[in-house]
Amino acid sequence: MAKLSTHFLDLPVANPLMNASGVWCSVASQLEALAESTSGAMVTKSCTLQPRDGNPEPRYRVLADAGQLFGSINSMGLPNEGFAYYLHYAQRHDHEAKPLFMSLSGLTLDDNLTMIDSLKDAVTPTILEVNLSCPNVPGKSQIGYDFEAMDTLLAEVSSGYQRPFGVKLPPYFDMAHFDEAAEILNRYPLVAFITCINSVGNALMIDLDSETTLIKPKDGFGGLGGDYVLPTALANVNAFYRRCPDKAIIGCGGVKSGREAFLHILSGATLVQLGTALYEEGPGIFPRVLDELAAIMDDKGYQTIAEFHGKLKTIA
Ligand code: IRO
Repeated sequence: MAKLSTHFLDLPVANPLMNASGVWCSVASQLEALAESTSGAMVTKSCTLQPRDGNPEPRYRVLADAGQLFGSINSMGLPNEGFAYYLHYAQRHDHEAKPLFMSLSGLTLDDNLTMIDSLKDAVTPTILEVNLSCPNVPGKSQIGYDFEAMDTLLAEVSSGYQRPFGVKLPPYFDMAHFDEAAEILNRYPLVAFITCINSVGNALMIDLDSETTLIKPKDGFGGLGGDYVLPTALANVNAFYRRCPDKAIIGCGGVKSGREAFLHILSGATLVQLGTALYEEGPGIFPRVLDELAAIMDDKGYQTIAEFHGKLKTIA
């Protein structure tokens, strides 16, 4: 039987699966359910310095009808319980049993630096991820699409935190943007990992019968997830895996079975996140996807993840 255990930044993890930030991780009961699940790691909902209610509902919709692509659109607007709540959870989490990532998404650079200072002072083994790609706060553009702001933020976080951390990136769609983003990230050795991708921002889903948008905020515009984004996610994982050889990559986007998890790892992901599919299926999805991944590895004769991690072939 295939062995699913692996390592992330020298930490042993039981398997490569975890939740995508935002899914099943906003309140303690959900975090506890993730801790009890068979996921290899877990991450908290992106948080701000103060709690936020987020955008008006409906703000998340799934598309799951037979014959349709499986996917979701959301414009949650960063609803969260506030930094102190997630730090409190992190302080009582059993980090040896399962690595915990904390996702920060401050509304300003100063807010991010304040939260990062507190996290540093709290001396917990929590792994910091800075979200550079929330697409849904009205009036705020994504830092990941403003390379100058991204460079400034990485410089400030590196000098403030002085420990390894990661960033959650939006999807890029142009080779020049992969090159430029990677070049900036490679200036910062403390950026130890890159999570690709956040939802594909500002998509529009429409109900044919009612001729109405599926969600209410921002005139129906929201972040796209699920089957629609798998090829974009794989491209971003592989683009940064090739360009940032000293950093780990966490893959996110379009994973609903062992097949997509295998493709993310083949493209270079060390860990693989479940978003829309976890939202719909709940934490019971982890044992299913793990069994499917192990079955694919068995079929192919791979005994360990290292045997195919990043080994994507191209056509000569
Ligand atoms: O609307 C959200 O809360 C949200 C966030 I912070 C994000 O990073 N990605 C997303 O799709 N939604």
